[in-house]
Amino acid sequence: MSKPKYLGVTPPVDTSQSSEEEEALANDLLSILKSEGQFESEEERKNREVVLGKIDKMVKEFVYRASLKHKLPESLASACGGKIFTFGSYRLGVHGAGADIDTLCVVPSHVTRDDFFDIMVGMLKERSEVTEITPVPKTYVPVIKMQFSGVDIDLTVAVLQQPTIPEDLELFDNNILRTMNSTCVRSLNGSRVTDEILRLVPNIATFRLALRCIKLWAKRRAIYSNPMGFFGGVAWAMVVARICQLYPNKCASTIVTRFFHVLSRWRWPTPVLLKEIESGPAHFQVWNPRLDRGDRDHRMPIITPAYPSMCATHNVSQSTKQIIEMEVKRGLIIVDKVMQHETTWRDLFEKDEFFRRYKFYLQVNVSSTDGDVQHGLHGFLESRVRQYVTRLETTGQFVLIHPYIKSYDHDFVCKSDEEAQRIRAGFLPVQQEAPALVPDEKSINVPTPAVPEADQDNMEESSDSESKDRDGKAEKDDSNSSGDTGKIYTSAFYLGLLLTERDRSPAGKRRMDLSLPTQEFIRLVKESTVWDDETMTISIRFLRQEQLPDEVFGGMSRERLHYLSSSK
Ligand code: 3AT
Ligand code: MN
Ligand code: MN
Repeated sequence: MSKPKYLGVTPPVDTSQSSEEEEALANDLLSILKSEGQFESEEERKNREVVLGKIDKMVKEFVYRASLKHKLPESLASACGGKIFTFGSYRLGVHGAGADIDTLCVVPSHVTRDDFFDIMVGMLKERSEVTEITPVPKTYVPVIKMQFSGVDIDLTVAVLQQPTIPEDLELFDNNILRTMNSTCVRSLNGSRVTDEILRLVPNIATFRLALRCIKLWAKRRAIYSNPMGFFGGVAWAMVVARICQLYPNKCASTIVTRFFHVLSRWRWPTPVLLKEIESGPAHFQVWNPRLDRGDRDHRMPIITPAYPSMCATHNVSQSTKQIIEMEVKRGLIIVDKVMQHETTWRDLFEKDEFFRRYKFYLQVNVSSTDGDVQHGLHGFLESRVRQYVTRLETTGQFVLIHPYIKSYDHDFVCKSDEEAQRIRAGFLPVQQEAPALVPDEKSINVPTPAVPEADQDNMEESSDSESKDRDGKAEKDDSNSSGDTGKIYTSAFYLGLLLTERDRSPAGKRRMDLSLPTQEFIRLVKESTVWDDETMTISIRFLRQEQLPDEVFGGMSRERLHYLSSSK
């Protein structure tokens, strides 16, 4: 049987070329992306190449040293090789200025992951170009994070089951996964997936320009974050790649337009696939909703093309799905106008209105007394917030729980215990001019989660002082009230809330009870091995829009845009 002449799981929708007009719009898109600072400078590009060259050399030297350590004779050790591969946005060719380079080192079977975190880290530390080196050996994909000549590098490692790593080694053969341990398979996966995506798009230059546009759109609209339950870089890349397959000869402007058309009509949970899911030589589990209950729960499945295929969007929740769909609808209206020359691409990239959109917000604050610890705590919380979202969703009290992809981070030097406690509870210091956040006495040190009560009606009556008194209560963990002075590092995450119209009491007031999901979430966070009750605090506050700190408006007016309303 001859192979089909197209890329993808179905024939293309349209194989015609773009019109001249569409080509012109693709050029506009390119200029706008440039003016938005989406491309690195020539100097930066060269610097990255120099850095990668140096890392590649170091990896070969590392393999050599590790081989000698494992008692290989010098002649064999010097022939063991070693090679680097890049993946992520740099490999796809869609990285912005200042993006990291995700780099994978591939080493022969006698070299171990421990060698990597011992010998390689040691070698890197000796280099004057290397700063801020942080080995993270015990995680899903172990990584060395560092700055190399000012370039952000994520360095991972995979041990291949072969005695040498030749310079022309490729990673697409599924057989290299045979007998490999799962950590190495995961480490290889990033690189195998990016390479496969590039192999599966009909025109790489078009794909790149369209993807740059979609990435910028998704970031500006705050729907770019895998941990928070939106799509991450790989997922957006796969959707754009699929559109490229369906319109193989169109230019980037048409791909972007089709992207919004196709996505807005996509019948989820039909998966987005770039090719048929392969079964492989090893025993690794691949995405299969027929066999796996968890896979069946994926709301917007986008499946990675390299064996073992996985769902890149398993974090999407009921709420984040709705938000993505809402943004796709907005994008659709704009791209159609762009095509009609009624507006420009810039409209697509307008910043989100998250903080002007909802009447009520939850503010999740985590703090610690050590900057390095806070960095890890921040990442940990970022990966957990969606579990709070899911718990809140199950209460049935909300139409939508909207997690914001970005947190607001600070460090403070506290002069008193009292100040430290306020900051830990999420109140910015008074000198930061956050009058709406200056709490009343009662709102501090509430030992159990406060139960906010809110009035869904009378949205315009938000200055009502009576309701203000009840709002903005803080749930405070006060287990360590002494020794609070000194430096405190804080991160605040936000959830926008859209309440259901149900369960209204006769007086028209409704009671919102968030204590159960909140308690459960806090317990979950505190049960983690990451958590240290001595040095960390978590507090959750319920805020009305007008109680949000100035910083979230970032110079924009505080003026309300519009509230999303469940009644429309
Ligand atoms: P940037 O341009 O760097 O923002 P990117 O797509 O390169 O976008 P990352 O550098 O965060 O994004 O990630 C690159 C790849 O590394 C994507 C994914 O295959 C892998 N990866 C990232 N984070 C994780 C993680 N926590 N666990 C497993 N794999 C990850
Ligand atoms: Mn990256
Ligand atoms: Mn990275």
